[in-house]
Amino acid sequence: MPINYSERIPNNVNLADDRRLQRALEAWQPGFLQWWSEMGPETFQGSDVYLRTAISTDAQGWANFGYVKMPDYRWGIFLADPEADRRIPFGEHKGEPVWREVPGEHRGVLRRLIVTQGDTEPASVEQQRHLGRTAPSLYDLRNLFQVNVEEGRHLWAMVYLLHAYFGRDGREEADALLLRRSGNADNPRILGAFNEKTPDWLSYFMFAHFTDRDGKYQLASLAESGFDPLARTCRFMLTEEAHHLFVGESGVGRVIARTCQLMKEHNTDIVSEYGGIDLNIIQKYINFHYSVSLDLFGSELSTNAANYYSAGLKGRFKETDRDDDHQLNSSSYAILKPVDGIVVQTDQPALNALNETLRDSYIADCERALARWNKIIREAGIGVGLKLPHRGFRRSIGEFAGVKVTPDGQIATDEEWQRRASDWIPTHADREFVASLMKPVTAPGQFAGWIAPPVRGINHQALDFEYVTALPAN
Ligand code: BYC
Repeated sequence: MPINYSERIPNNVNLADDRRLQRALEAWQPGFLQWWSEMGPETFQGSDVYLRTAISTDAQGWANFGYVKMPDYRWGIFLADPEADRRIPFGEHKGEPVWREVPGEHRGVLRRLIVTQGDTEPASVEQQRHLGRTAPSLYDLRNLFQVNVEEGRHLWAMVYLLHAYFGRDGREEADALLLRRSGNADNPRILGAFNEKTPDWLSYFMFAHFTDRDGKYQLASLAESGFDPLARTCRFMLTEEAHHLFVGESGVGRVIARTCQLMKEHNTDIVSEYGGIDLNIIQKYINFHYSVSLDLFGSELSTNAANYYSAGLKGRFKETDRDDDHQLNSSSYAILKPVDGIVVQTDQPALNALNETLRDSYIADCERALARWNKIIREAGIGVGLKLPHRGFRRSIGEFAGVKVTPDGQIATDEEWQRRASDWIPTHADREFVASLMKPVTAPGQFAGWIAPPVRGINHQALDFEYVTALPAN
């Protein structure tokens, strides 16, 4: 469905036909722009950035590329086309026609899911706002800004649902989304990972790889929702999310490639002397970001998740492709738990184990991506690869919260943990070292010494294309 760009808020939902909603969203818009100017990317608001903008929501050619100043980006409301005769794919209402309006009895939980999803979007922009100053190239700078404007659009996506379907409390929640701040002690963002700092570009690539990937799995589960407007908006968001994951995975991959190149060139594991990032520091960053992101799936056993599922609000990853009864009243699921100093497997009702089911899909995806990173290392002729730590490592939510689990899944004493923690998670010195490498590179086609150039440019452009122009003077 084409997007109407002639309106103040671009959309493909016939906003002009609903004057009340249109006015409400137009009243929210200045607050968003104000938030963007205060909390969006620092210093580069006047630069021309080679961005893609959605022009239609079908798979072919939805993106249009051109120079845009970020505050002029056309944030708007884009839902994937409705599917004819779509039925609720799971839960107690399985097989009934999908809801076009909010089912009254599920109003509160549905609003909460939408608010939680919406809250992550501006949070990530806030976390990344300082990174422009130290970008390793114009190519990376542009990718950061593309991700940032799209996270802004994902906020619009959730705000549209709140305004269109939840009346006054929806509007209040939409306002509150602009007031919480990542890392703020008094008014923090809702989920843990979104209050962490993203202080350097290695952290950023890890975040885009591991934390955005949680986004992929959560959005895919919400894309199965029986509440059709939510399903449709998440389906379109997923098409944008793919680029964010590309930025993360290829970014980490390029750091690894450069490290391997320096290892071979200088015949050493310690490439920090030559301006690279040692594999063992990369491993510690993986351990940190992966464990923070695992927490985002919630507790292994969750009645909240069971209720979302039974109510038909939030499904599993690829729910419709699964070959079971889509109600899960009598099936079980394997859950790991720490019991008496060891990690044991237990069988639990599948309905209560849905957060873990989603986490398992995510872990399998992370394993596949890790294998691609290890291929880079192997092809460089280097023997030692990277690993994902055990799922119980450094968890704050769920069965393993507060339990000291080592990366290889042993339960450690406090004393052992204290002694070994600096081998497992980035130390202050590791972070300082990575920070010391973060010098901006702004000449077209040039890349910082700690990261390899990408294989190709954006939208068939050359690597030395000026992806961001009119840079602020230093
Ligand atoms: N931090 O029953 P439980 C993205 C709370 S990322 C803090 O296990 P539930 C993006 C929980 O709220 C995707 N609190 O939780 C990525 C609950 O509180 P109440 C974001 C947490 O409800 C990068 C209590 O603990 N989308 O899009 O089954 C850049 C009991 O827990 C955390 C979504 O998350 C935590 N990590 O599951 C930009 C989808 N975990 O109710 C964007 C919507 C749990 O007792 N959200 N708690 O007060 C959900 O589906 C669920 O809220 C969760 C939690 C999966 C997050």
